[in-house]
Amino acid sequence: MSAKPAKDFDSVTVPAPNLDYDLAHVSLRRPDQRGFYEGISNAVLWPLLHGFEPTIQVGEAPWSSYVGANEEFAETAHSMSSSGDVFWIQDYHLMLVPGLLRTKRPKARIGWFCHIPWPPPDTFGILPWREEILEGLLGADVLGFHLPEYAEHFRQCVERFTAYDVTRDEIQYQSRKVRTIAAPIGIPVDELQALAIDPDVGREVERIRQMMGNRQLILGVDRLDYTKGIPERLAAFERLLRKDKSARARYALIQVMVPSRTDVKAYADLKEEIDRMVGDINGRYADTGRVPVHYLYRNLSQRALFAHYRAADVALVTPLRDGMNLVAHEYAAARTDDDGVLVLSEFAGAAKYLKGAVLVNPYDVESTTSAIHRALAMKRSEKKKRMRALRAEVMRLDVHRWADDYVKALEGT
Ligand code: GDG
Repeated sequence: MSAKPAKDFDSVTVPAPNLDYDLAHVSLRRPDQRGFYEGISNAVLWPLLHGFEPTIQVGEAPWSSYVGANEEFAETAHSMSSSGDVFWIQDYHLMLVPGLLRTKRPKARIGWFCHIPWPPPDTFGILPWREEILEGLLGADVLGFHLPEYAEHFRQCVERFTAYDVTRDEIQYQSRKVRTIAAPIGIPVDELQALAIDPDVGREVERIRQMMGNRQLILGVDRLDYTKGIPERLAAFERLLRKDKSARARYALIQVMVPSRTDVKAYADLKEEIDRMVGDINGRYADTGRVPVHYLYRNLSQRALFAHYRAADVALVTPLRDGMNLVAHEYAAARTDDDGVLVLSEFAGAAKYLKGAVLVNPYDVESTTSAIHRALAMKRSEKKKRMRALRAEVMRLDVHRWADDYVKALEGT
């Protein structure tokens, strides 16, 4: 699609001009909007499905807003569709929509995809609405997850909390079979590689390198989120500066952090913690004219982002838990020169696929520091070998392939 729907980051005009598909506006009352998005999706489901404590009391959470919003989405999808259409619902915000749509269109082919992890039954079972959620999802024909282990956890939840029969990768739900599949997402590789070698990006790479002096560059790019392991990463970099006196003259960390969910207290608290850590590190290790941590708290243009990927000797992608993590894919796509090292958390879904990365346990600060050190000192031949393996895998996981395969799986039902 050649469409350019977003006017600004995070906003879209409806109806949108120049689109070759239709966008519908789903109207929610303001209290429902907050309850659905912040109260349930961001404060309960997001942390819990990542295996973290919910950030509000689960029993007090505004579940009726989540139900109401899902009903609105299902009704809008129904009213815009006709009987032969295929539905593909995205993510944990809309887990009741498959079941709601099924009652309106009993013969429709319905898919749902989970962009984040799915936890084992002991964690998922904390939710007071666990049966309702599972019933909602089982309205679909195909349920997709990034990893086989997330799909396995989902089937274990169905076994534990419902009476339906579960076989190797299917659930017998009333008269229908519901398939669970591992469908790892990717990125639009060709488009992003073309961006990476754009001459404007090349000029920006030179500018970044010059500005940073002769230091080797380490890059972190994340939405501000407690799942992304940013304080742990800063602690590992601080340790590198503390242990090696020459490090401050040789290395710099650029941390791009995109504002997110600024209305949720846990996010505001995390922002304060990160601000303080960056201030402490820079206060302690900066010299006049040379700062160790360059901290960009804003959204960069994609062009600028790709210039940073190409300028970085090492990318640090160290989430505490992540469904997949596309920054890891993008870094490899940007490195058409086969240079650069990806240091990747073993708790990112991407670690199960991207074999050329240096894997770390982000909770283990000391070993993360060693991994950064190893990446910075890696021989050209090893870097090249690893980056080639990474890039081959990122190409295999292309997002267009992901979408085609998913739709084929749905059409085959
Ligand atoms: C969820 C799951 C799963 C970041 N900074 C800038 C910017 N970004 C873009 C990156 C990347 C995207 O944001 C982040 O994607 P991730 O996959 O890393 O993480 P989530 O947003 O948490 O996404 C995740 C994903 O869904 C897909 O299924 O991989 O596990 O949590 O594309 O490029 N983009 C621009 N400027 C920035 O400063 N333009």
